[in-house]
Amino acid sequence: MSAAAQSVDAKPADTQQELTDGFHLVIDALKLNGLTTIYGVPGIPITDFARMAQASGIRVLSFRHEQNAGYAASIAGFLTRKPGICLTVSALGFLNGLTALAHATANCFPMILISGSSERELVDLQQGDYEEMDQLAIAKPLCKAAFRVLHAADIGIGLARAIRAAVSGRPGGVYLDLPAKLFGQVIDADAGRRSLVKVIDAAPAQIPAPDAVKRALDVLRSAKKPLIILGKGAAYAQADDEIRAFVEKSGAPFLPMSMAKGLLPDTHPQCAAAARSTALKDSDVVMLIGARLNWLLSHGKGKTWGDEPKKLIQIDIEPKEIDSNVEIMAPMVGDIGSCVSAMLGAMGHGWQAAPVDWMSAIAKKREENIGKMAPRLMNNNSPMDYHGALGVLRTIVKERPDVMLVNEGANTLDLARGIIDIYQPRKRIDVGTWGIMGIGMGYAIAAAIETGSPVLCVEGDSAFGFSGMEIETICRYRLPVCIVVFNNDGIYRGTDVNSAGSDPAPTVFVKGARYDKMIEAFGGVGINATSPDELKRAVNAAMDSGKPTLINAVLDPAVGSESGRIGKFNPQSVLGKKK
Ligand code: OXT
Ligand code: ADP
Ligand code: MG
Repeated sequence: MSAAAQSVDAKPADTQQELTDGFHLVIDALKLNGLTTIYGVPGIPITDFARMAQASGIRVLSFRHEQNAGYAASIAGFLTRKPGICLTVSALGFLNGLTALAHATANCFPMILISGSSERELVDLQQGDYEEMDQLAIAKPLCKAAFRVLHAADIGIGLARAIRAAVSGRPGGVYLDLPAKLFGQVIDADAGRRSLVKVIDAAPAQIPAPDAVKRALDVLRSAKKPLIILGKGAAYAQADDEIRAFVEKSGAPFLPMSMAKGLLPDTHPQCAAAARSTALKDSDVVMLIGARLNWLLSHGKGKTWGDEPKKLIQIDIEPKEIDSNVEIMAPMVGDIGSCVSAMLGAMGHGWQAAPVDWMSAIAKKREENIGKMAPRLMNNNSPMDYHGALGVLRTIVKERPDVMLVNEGANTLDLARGIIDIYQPRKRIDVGTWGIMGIGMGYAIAAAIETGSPVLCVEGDSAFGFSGMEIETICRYRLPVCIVVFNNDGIYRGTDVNSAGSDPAPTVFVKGARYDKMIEAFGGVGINATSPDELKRAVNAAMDSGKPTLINAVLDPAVGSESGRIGKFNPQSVLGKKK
């Protein structure tokens, strides 16, 4: 037992002593560090904690499933640069939240999963406590750091460690294990106050070495066909003005990864999003800013990257990221704000813009692709196809650039990413590094809470199903969220048939399902839209009213390709599909 806890026992019973306990210390520690929103699901042993946190002024968002609360916390971390807090009960509640903690770590989002847990003595002897589970051991391999607090006097330090671990260097998920008994531990209030830690400079600037800046600029200057790739690390960095100034000064085309769209508007003359293949294949110098050379960038090699050897420059806060897939000629390790500012400073006046022929090659391809797509976006087919439906959503986002766009699915994701232009930083949030379904409603809730902006969720019907029950949460908190379910009756499409029996094929759902009816059960607005015109009216009405709305967008079940644009990742049986 800690010294502070012992001192309480040492005092005579009749002296007036102000006391505090684990419940209050966790709340005070969170508030002291500006962490005033909790996403979670209450239950033993954290029900009272959730009530007390709410009573103390912390915003407590109570979900229907911990995974969704966890995804909310993870994206809150991305949007705010403060760790998003998820609160779960022990054992299965913890495991439900763990998916999101792993997701936060994989995506480099700062998040803290705080979970109640069973008593150490019983867990370690495996004596069958209520919801017994060695949570700390299970969490460790799936997060950046994991801590357990056993004494009330250590709560302040425990939370400080968790915060610093989550946001410093490469951000990630942190697990904080709080056994049930800790909450009730009583200590002297003054000692408790003194034990709290306000974390100073939690994510210190990491200034790049001057040599690294010079090397990077020398390589960039040598380019005949430069390309800048902006990743979600650049969006996270919140160095928006510096990034824009740097890209514009460089004169190079830029390619935004999905969640980096909007750092500079997709309509910017240097944007190469609509000329992606050409930009990747034909460039000679590529500068990565907060983007990893993972599967989303074909690991920096192969057909996508063309035959010419390329010189790569990479800015990342994580030294181990450099050379992870291919050689990086000019690594710049530091935080993006500092790195980009240093480069801007060192570029001086008269930086030579990218060669005109390169810029026109990109522009030509871009205009070609945009031109090809344009007529398809204007169709008013009923039932809808993706292009007709996305064409109207594209116009709505153009007219309302403040909207937070949440996007998941396969075709629904891949086509929306290309079609819906984004105009402001951190306005598009999606399936991220692992391409997971289920982020939808959690992200929507956190986006509404953290930004105050209206939220538009563009969801495949399968994708929506992973978190659909949270529409009750959206209605309960009256959040300005409009969900559009792209209903093509299934995963990728709704036309597969089972040739061997009467069960439905594995990828199809109930035909003609009415997702709009679901939200009506909770007092939200449900609309069935069968044409782009109807869809447009319904989304605009939802945006104007701010009322929770679910629009069942009826798509032709035959539209959609297997796995959207990543069908190549599907292994195929060489022996054929039937035995
Ligand atoms: O340059 P070229 O000529 O090549 O052209 C490119 C661009 O230049 C051009 N372009 C444009 N043209 C004109 N105008 C504009 N504005 C424009 N912008 C771009 O378009 C092309 C393509 O551009 P893009 O997309 O940038 O390029 P590309 O080559 O595709 O990019 C490569 C990638 C890898 C970067 C990109 O494809 C990407 O980011 N992909 C992410 C894919 C992803 O993460 N997918 C999700 C996972 S799929 C699968 O796993 C699913 N599951 C299984 C499952 C999952 N995921 N999770 C869990 C927990 N359980 C199970 C399931 C269940 S998806 C799924 C559900 C699917 O069903 P739904 O009903 O939900 O959805 P539907 O499919 O709609 O039915
Ligand atoms: P995308 O999926 O958009 O390509 P990734 O998630 O693969 O982006 O990459 C993000 C990268 O950004 C990670 O390698 C991470 O270390 C890095 N990063 C995150 N925040 C910062 C920051 N503030 N400064 C520098 N690098 C950062
Ligand atoms: Mg579908």
